[in-house]
Amino acid sequence: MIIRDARVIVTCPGRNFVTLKIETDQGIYGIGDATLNGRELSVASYLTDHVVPVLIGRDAHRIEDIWQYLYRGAYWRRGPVTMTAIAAVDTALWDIKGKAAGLPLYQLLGGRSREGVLVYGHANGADIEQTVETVGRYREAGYRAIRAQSGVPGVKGAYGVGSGAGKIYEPADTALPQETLWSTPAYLRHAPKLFEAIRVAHGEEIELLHDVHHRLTPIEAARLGKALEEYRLFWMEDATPAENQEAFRLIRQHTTTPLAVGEIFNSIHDCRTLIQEQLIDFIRTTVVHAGGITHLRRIADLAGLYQVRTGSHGATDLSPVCMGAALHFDTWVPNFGIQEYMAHAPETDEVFPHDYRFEDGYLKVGDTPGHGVDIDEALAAKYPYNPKQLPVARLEDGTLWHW
Ligand code: CS2
Ligand code: MG
Repeated sequence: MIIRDARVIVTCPGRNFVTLKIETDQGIYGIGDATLNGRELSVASYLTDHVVPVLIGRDAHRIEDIWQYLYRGAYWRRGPVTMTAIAAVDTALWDIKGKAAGLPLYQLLGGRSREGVLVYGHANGADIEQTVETVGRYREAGYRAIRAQSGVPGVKGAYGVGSGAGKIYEPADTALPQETLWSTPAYLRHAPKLFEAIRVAHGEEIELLHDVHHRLTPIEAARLGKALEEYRLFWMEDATPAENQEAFRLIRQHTTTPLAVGEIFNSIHDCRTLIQEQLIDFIRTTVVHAGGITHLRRIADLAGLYQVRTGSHGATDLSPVCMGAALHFDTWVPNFGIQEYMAHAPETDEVFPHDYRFEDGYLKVGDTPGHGVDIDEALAAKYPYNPKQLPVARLEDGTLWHW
């Protein structure tokens, strides 16, 4: 089955998405998500200018060989732009293989390991009271696991608290990055109070998660992990930046709060030390940013050896195409932990028709061949690209900080 054509579709139904569509000589096509939030056009160009020309004429069934060709063949390995582009090709080819076989993607990976994929939703609030209330709404909607974030007194624009009912809070309203404030002392005083209030209001059963968004030093992260132990988090996410993987040794020595990291990782090498030294409990690499199904499977298999479970990133800047592929992966992967799920805006769902559905705290994939997500190109064309940037954070004295 020969690749006859491939093209990139950039659209903004609620937020920006980049999608690769690969067509074969047998009339079967596949699609892959290529969205890198705030850097969308760099991946679009990487694909259009450098990848598409070398895809035409290749056998669409040779997923592994094409992956190696794009990874090794480029000479310049790894990095978010390269790995997102490779992921888009890989996802589209798995989609094609599934359609050609007449099988849903999870069947090609080894079949079903579970009936549904446990997901966590996002409960945000301007203050503790509001977050406690939002957690209640998620519980009523059937969620069994909920990530809780709240505004920090005196800290304007703290991570995870924004407009749009918590659905779109990352991109700034202008083309220039929004500048937010960060105060570690204020946050460290506040976070334990948030989880105390949630446990008092909602009891022990609900699983709670929290995202620190790379803001702390290792020793501060250790302190927070310790302070949160009594509230029994499912995980504390991105407690400190992990370019230096060894930093997690220090956190680990001090706390039994489970640790998750990896949404910005793009290769197995970014998490090798963390996994092999059992410094984390959950690896958050995802289909679109970590080289597609082919590479994510290698990461998960390595993690499985060390009882590290998966917990893929699933914010709304990852398109429904990534979500569909991720859910097939999650349905199969033996060492599954949890899947992040922020429902997309209705206009996004219309552009990307899909067969996955939320039921009683779980997402369930359908049996459509491939990954079960499509793109309505005519509708996508009605939503032109709208340049947006992720915010930046500064300390009170003006120092640029981690966002
Ligand atoms: C976050 C994301 O979902 C998460 O855990 O860290 O919202 C992240 O900030 C965005 O996906 C960045 O594009
Ligand atoms: Mg995160």
